[in-house]
Amino acid sequence: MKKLSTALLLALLCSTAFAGPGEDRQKSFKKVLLSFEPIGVMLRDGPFRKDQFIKHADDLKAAAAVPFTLFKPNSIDDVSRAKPEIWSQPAKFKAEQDKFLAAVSALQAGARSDDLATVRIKYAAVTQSCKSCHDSFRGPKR
Ligand code: ASC
Repeated sequence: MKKLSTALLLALLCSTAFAGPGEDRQKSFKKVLLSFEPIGVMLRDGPFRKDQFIKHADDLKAAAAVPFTLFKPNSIDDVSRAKPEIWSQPAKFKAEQDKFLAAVSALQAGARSDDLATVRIKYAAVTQSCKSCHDSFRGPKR
């Protein structure tokens, strides 16, 4: 009985420590949203709090590149919405990634100095790059 529960505990620990690639990527993209969503809420509903905006933009910049390190070949599993085109059109996928990271950098770079109209334009560029990549490379909900 003790052996069995030890084995069960070990299995449980392994299954949480080594989630599948799809789940790892989804968690990583959710971390990006933890800073991106409050920026959107602030710009849509106000008030614009510059100190908070700077913090979120810095956090966004720190998180934004991480998910793209997790698209290993043959890593579509039963939770993943990644399309095979990610790997069959690598240059196009890389271009989407570069566009997103450049837009995030521009938003963060201007966080301390841009006026609100410029911030809105730069935020819209990030949103647009999310959509553009999803249109080509993210499959339907499953
Ligand atoms: C978000 C979010 C996305 C993008 C996308 C932009 O806030 O969760 O996936 O923006 O909706 O079109």
